[in-house]
Amino acid sequence: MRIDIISLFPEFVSQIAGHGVVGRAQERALLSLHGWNPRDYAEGNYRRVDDRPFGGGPGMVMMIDPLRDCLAAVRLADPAPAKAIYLSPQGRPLTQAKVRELAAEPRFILLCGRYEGVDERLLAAEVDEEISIGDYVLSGGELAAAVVVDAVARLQDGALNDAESAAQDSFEADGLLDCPHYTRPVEHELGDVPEVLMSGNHAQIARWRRQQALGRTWLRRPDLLDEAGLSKADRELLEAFKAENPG
Ligand code: 9D3
Repeated sequence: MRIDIISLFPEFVSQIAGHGVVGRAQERALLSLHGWNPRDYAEGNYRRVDDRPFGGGPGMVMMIDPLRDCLAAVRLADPAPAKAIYLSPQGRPLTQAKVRELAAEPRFILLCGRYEGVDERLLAAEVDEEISIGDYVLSGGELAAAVVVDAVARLQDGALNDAESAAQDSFEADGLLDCPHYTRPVEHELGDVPEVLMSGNHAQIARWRRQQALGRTWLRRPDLLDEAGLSKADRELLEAFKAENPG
């Protein structure tokens, strides 16, 4: 898949994307990232990309034409049609469902804003979708773009190693929080590893982990449980957890 990133700091995103799963996906040619700077499409000695907001007020607004010409160049660079996505606090919150949807596209474009944002006319004419990564204030869209790239890259076939893929299969599918994890030593000043994990009884271990995942989701993210579609066995495991751990 190809992702084009339009940003006044394109190297910011490629830096983050050089490491870990995203770097590996690029090495394996599962992913190609291309950075584009609207300043390269701006006119005049000053190569202005922003101007003062009509109506007054603080901050600056990104101008239409440098972004529009930059977008045209991005589209020309590859014939495959590409959705243009604007990263913005006004966007729909990113979810794993949206990540899966994007991961299935052959190509898309991420537009990162700076300052107060982008002239609304450019958004109306050129942008297909707006995405936010959550209800907190960032200084620009670049970190949000890096989040989208990371989440999408790890879903490309062959991007994860076997252990990572197995972990993905068991937990990502059902929308529950993860169970707790332990490693050596068995006994420690900070506490002992739960007995069941050393029992060698794989069915019992799987049951315990499922119950922990359900219980922690109930305690920390009850909103996720409503969407999870629990089986009768799940509901029984959760009731037993509640009986032992009153809220
Ligand atoms: C403090 C500036 N705010 C005025 C009330 C508005 C504002 C403008 C631009 C707030 C943040 C930003 C820059 N943010 C992003 O570009 C952004 C973002 C975010 O801030 N939070 C969550 N997701 C995203 S995606 C892009």
